[in-house]
Amino acid sequence: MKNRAVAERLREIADFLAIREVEYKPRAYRTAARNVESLSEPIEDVYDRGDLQEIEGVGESIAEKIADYLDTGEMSYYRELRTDLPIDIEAITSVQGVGPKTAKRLYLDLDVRTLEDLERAAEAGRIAELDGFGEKSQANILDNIERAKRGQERMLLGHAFPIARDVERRLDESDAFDRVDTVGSFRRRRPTVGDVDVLATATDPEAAMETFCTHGDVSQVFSRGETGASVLVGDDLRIDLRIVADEEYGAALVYFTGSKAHNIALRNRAIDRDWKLNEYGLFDVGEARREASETPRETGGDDGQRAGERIAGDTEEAVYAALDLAWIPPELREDTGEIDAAAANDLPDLVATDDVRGDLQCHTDYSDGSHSVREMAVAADEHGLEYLLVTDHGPEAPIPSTLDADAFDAQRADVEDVNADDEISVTILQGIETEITESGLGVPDDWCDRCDLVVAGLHSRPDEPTERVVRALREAPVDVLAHPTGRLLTERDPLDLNLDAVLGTAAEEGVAVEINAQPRRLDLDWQAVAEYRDTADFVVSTDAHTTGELDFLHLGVAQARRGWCDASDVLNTRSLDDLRSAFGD
Ligand code: DGT
Ligand code: CA
Ligand code: CA
Ligand code: ZN
Repeated sequence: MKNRAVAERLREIADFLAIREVEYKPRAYRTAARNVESLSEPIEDVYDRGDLQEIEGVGESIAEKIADYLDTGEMSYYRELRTDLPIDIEAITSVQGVGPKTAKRLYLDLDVRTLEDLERAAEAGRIAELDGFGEKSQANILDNIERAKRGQERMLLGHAFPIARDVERRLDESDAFDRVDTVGSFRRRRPTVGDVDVLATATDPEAAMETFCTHGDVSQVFSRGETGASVLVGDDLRIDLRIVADEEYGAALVYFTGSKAHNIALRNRAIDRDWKLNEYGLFDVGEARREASETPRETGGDDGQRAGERIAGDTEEAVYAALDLAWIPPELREDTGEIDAAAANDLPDLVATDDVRGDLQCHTDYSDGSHSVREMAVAADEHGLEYLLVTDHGPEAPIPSTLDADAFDAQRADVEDVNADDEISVTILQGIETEITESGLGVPDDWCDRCDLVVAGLHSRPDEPTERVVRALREAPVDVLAHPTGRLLTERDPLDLNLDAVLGTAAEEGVAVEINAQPRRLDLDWQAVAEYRDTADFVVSTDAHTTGELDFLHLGVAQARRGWCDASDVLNTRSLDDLRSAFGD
């Protein structure tokens, strides 16, 4: 599956074209990249069918470049551009605050070609000496390099998702494998993952290893043994496979799902019972020890790892049940109270993706989305949504394309048109994503009156974000606070917000707090969701900019689950009528 690799190349081309100050094309390449990345199938399959140009934003010229990449492993157009300007544009622009044009300057003035060059130049104080830079921007660059380097060690859950699913499907379809599950942080749905761990049983372990290690997407094999292997898939995702015995599968699922802290807490619970819990099973070692003190006893191999009488191990449920615990959903396994709750049979009935009836943030081609209102509606129908709020960017958002008054009216007409169409069952609502500005909101009051719901957020980084947000929530007709902390995972820290004040005000003012499902955001963070679940009303929204991105919903729901939310904590699990009354209209 090369979707991500292709998308990355297209983005690099966009950067190179932006450096050359080519008009329009950079945006076209970025749009194409976004649509390729949000495809629900491997781009190789689309290519094989001859359908590349069916992808939104992919015309003849970009299709040729994609074909070139899939045929040869590289885009010659990209190579040409890079020969002209031999810099690692992707790595350098991954540093927040360093755009394509800055990258070019740094190359011409300081010969910066790689992230390491950039770091050295900043450390040597040479960036501060450049015109238009200073000590402060140099210090920022250094901070952000650190973050970019750390970011390279972990992948966004949403980026790992299609790749991991593809591997899982492939192994599942192979005769050599029997059971296959993703485990580790991926199964727990942490916002970022260090690697993807896969657990399996195999009818033919040798063939299973061969299948896993020799697939075309595997770019490197780090290690390969009889029951385990570790490989690199694509450029940057490490996948660990472990094959275990059937009767040990449940114990291995528990162990390799983690988290480590959860495992330790479980193990201590076993020890309290004079038992032992490890990846092979749950064993009564008290018995073994008592017998061993009478007659010397064979404890088996594995340094006694399987010693004692096996109490449980074939299923997860059995392992938890033996420890007097209800089965714990993987998203909760962080040792933040889930074990006590499971012991008291008091685990929340977590919200599920299927519970969500509507999506309350998406963009169309009226602003920076790729698809029309109608196309988004058709896609929402395919996702079984009951309602979809379109929220294009209003004026004063610091992005290139926003709605003006005429576009706002034209979009209203589109919405009415789609809603009048019997072929489409989803109800489209017209909203707006408005900037929270110094004086309130970035849109005229009468727009807010005409919107079904008003979504407001910060896309800039003001010095006093708490005051600004709190004032807007108090004084302006906001319904949903979008991506509250403004964080971009692995790229940008959250705003320095007083969450007590912001979420407290939101609760007082009846403003719902968004859990944004975009892979880079997943904002509000799950820990804050858990902390404020009792005060705040949440919504989970995809913020889709393409039809494909409506798929992101489950990523946001997973974060709500990590925050212990049940369906009643998430307003868009309600029917449209109930949603309207929740928002007071
Ligand atoms: P990651 O990959 O950094 O996103 O996080 P995880 O949680 O997937 O960690 P990973 O891949 O190192 O290991 C997978 C699971 O294996 C982990 O969640 C718990 C288990 N595990 C690994 N090392 C240890 C350990 O030293 N002790 C215990 N109790 N469990 C461990
Ligand atoms: Ca892992
Ligand atoms: Ca691992
Ligand atoms: Zn936004």
